[in-house]
Amino acid sequence: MNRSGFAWMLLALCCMGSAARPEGKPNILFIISDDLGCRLGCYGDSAAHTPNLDKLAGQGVLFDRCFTQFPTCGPSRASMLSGLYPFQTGLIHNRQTLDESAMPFVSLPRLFRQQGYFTARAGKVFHMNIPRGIGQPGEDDSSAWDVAINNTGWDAAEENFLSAHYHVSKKPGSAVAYLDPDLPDEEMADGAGTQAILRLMEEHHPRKTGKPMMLFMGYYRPHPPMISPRSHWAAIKASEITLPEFPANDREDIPSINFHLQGPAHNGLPESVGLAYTRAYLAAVSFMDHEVGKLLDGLKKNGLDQNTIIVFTGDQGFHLGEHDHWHKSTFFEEACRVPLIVFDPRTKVAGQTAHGICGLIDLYPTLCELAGVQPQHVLSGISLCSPLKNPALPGKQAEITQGRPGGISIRTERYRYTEWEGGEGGSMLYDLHTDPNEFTNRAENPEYADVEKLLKTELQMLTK
Ligand SMILES: [Ca+2]
Repeated sequence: MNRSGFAWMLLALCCMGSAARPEGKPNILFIISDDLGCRLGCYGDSAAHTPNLDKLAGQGVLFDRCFTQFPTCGPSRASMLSGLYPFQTGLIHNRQTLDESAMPFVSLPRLFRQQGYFTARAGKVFHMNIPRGIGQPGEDDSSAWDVAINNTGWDAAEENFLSAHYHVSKKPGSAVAYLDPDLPDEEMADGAGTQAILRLMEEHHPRKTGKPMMLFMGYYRPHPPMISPRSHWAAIKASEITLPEFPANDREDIPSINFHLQGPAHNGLPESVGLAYTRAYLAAVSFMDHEVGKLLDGLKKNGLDQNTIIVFTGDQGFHLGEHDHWHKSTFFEEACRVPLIVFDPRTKVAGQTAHGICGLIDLYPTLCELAGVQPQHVLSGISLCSPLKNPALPGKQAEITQGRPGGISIRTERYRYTEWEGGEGGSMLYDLHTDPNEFTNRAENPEYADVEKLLKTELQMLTK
């Protein structure tokens, strides 16, 4: 079945569930962390310290082959929240908005609001510039929310984030920059966001309002500049951090267009800087995990833990030295693969891993089906309700990731094939069974000609 076929099937499924009364519907807590790759304990990272997310994974289903539809903040979020691919909507830049005046389709939280949910967000859900856009709405869908909190904190003040340790470039949103201020969590923008969501859980409790809640918490960390309270750095042991290895000639067969930022600030860092930056990233992840823990405690304290579906994910991954690179927006696994944990307290499945391929685009139809909410436009993802009940089920045959400039990529269980400008601007083919670190580009290799041709055809079919 092609993609649109899946979408129609999904619509039919969702229609079946839409008769449920609002008061019987589950609450939704959707947590998204910015620039978070799979650098969590539950994804096998031994240097990470993420006890709360590890616990959540132990209660729900961890998807270990989930891919973003665009390895850059804004387009990734626009795709996830519209349920459509970037090539379908044209939303491929950070500054584009899903506001109802600009777009003909309904964003996920606006849909839930229209169908009886109390919806609220704190922090970065739709795109927002980091750090200078913190405290402002950014490219928000303003009609999606009953309450929108533009939380800010010490780390968003210009004089503070410019006091961080910078390597080469001082452009804070994309710099190699980090800092460990000796301050309480609540003084950071993310800490303030957590407190706002905890207040909303109490003030808009379904018992008081008669409405189910859909709460979005968008954490800014570990997006650069990597600023997190000093108390979260102790758990990240410098002795446990190693930098990734790669062949000396690794870059010779990689089209240079694959590296979004090609300057010295993000390539070939001195080892001491790379180690410090990796520690800062993991400390920021540990801080974010600690904040997630407070939200989970808040659900329990308010008696919401047995009727709240929790989604935890990230918008795209981040290179920490793989292929000698230190940023995002490439078509390598480090930038395209994202964590996804879903916990539905109504199911008996706990602590299992779904290995099938899926994408962030699948979250819109998944939440619609789980909540019995009816979509208003044809969605391109598929519901993950089946793997949530049985994680051993196979996933999609392939997932698509688009990127700038002019790049598009297909990921199957075994291969990743990427091309720019239909191949005119370069191409990459990796055999992930024999080459999981993507060191040998097989594009235009005669031995892989049949594979390349097949993947190219599939890519064309799926992006028509
Ligand atoms: Ca991001």
